Amino acid sequence: MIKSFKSIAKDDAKLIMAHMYVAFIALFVGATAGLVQTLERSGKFTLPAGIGYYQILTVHGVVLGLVLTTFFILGFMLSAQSKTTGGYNKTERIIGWTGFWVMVVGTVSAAVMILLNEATVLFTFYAPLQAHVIFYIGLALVIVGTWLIGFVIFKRHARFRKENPGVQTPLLSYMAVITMLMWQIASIGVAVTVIFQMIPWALGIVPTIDVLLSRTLFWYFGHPLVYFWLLPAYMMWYAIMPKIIGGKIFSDSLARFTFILLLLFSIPVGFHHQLTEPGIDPFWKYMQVILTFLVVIPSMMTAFSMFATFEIRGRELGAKKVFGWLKKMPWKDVRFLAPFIGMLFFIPGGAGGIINASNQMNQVIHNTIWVTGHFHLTVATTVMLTFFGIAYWLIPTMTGRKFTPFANKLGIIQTILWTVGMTIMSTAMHWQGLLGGPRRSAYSEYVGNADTAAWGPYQIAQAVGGSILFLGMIVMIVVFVYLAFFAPKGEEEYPLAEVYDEAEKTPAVFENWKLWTAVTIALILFAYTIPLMDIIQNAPMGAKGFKLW
Ligand code: HAS
Repeated sequence: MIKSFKSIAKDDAKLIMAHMYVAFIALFVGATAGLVQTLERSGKFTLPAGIGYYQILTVHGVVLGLVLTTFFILGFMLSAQSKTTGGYNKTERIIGWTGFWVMVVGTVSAAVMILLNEATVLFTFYAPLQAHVIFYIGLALVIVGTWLIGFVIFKRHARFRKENPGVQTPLLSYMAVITMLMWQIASIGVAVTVIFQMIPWALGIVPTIDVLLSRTLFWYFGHPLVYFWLLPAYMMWYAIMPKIIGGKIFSDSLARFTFILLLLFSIPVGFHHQLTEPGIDPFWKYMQVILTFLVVIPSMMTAFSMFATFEIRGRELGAKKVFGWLKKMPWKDVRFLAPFIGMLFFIPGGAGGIINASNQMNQVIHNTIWVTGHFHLTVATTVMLTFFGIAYWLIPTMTGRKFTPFANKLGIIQTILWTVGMTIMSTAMHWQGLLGGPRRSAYSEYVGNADTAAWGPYQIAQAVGGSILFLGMIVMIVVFVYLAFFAPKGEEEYPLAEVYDEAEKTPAVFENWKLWTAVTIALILFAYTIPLMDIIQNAPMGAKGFKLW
């Protein structure tokens, strides 16, 4: 049973809102860069003032994929934990603020370097592209900041257990701990490549860099990164969505078990981003493909759980036929509509992921714009629409305002714009990808090439979709500013669902953190030890006979 406290302490709300301000500024900057880049690729627009396509692409990817997501997720998780455990103490808040400011300093340093065109290295920033050393230091600071906030989340969860012996921990706090545990373990990989490879290389202390090692360490982190985006959306689906539709949580145990499986299987799968790369033994690629198919299972469990939640509620309201429950859902409530459409998009998004992971089919789509289509369905729709759905009630709860029918109406318009824009843009991306259209290429690069004519219509469709999305972003910013500063004062509900009374008791083993951390590390060691040893031992000699590692 989720324990809920009436409202969130003002001091906690300030910390949470600080994260939200950064997140929504990032939405504005990143989505504007997105529009500019689809226009460039349409061939109808030339970037002014010597600004490069890849520079804008880096702004778009870093600001949306890394900054917006990280700040929103941490803010949301802090709110969920504060709400369900009774709030943070002074020490926890001080560590939280320190983490926040360390992340801000890191973000600003990295952003300045990108704007100066000193860090045009895309959101994946691995070698051989090289950035200014300040960009890497900025990224390292962002990671350290997230570790501090992760520590606050662990500490608060442990304090709850200590202060409430024998009481089951709140589901949302439990989920936040798993999300951060996965994040801390995964981000060690990117921290190692940034600190030990990229910073010395960018400073000129070492003349060359082992590209394969850097990419491997990056993707060890890169796949769990996408689950770091997804898990907070799952938190909303499992523990908040049932309340919004007037129902209850289908199963607390199933929700916790799903998160444990995501912790275990989301890290040892990075090779599925490197299936076409030489230098990694096919056996280990094969092993990681198998592990990738295992990480699909908790998402299937989530789909099952969501269907059960909707159907049970629909039947309670009198629904009869197989899909009769659909009619009983609160379609006019954007707090439901936005995340629900997010779920719908995850059906093709997830199917695309399974295609990507299937070794042979990966050869067809790798490095094509199909992949860009895939992640606009997953992170930019499933996750983002869920985050927008959260923002509609989270912002007024934190600022002491009401979520009004006016804001709801704007929210519905924004959801429709996002759905239409993304459908057009991502369909065009998937299609062009199947025709071999490369990802990440500026129109100016292949103008005059025969392919330009073949791909032209798809790129124009992407620009049309991108423009609709831009409008959707503007509406979202308007709603955010309204809810943060102008909506009428009042108390808005933080929707927390309860578990069905007849649900089985949650097994105590789910709180055995030593066990789950040990199994996670064992799986990582299994999947990575031998291939990493291979990569390091067989590293080529770099310039001037310098051994790359
Ligand atoms: Fe992915 C590339 C495989 C999920 C994001 N992915 C990317 C990249 C990003 C990304 C950003 O194996 C590009 C990275 C780059 O820059 O190079 N992905 C997968 C697999 C999954 C998957 C197997 N990806 C995600 C999620 C992301 C994300 C989630 C962001 C949030 N992905 C890959 C692979 C590549 C890749 C390869 C590399 C490609 C290459 O070669 O470069 C799985 O986790 C998917 C499992 C999901 C499901 C769907 C379950 C459905 C649910 C909805 C239920 C709906 C309801 C509503 C209840 C099985 C839960 C029903 C209502 C009705 C009315 C019907």
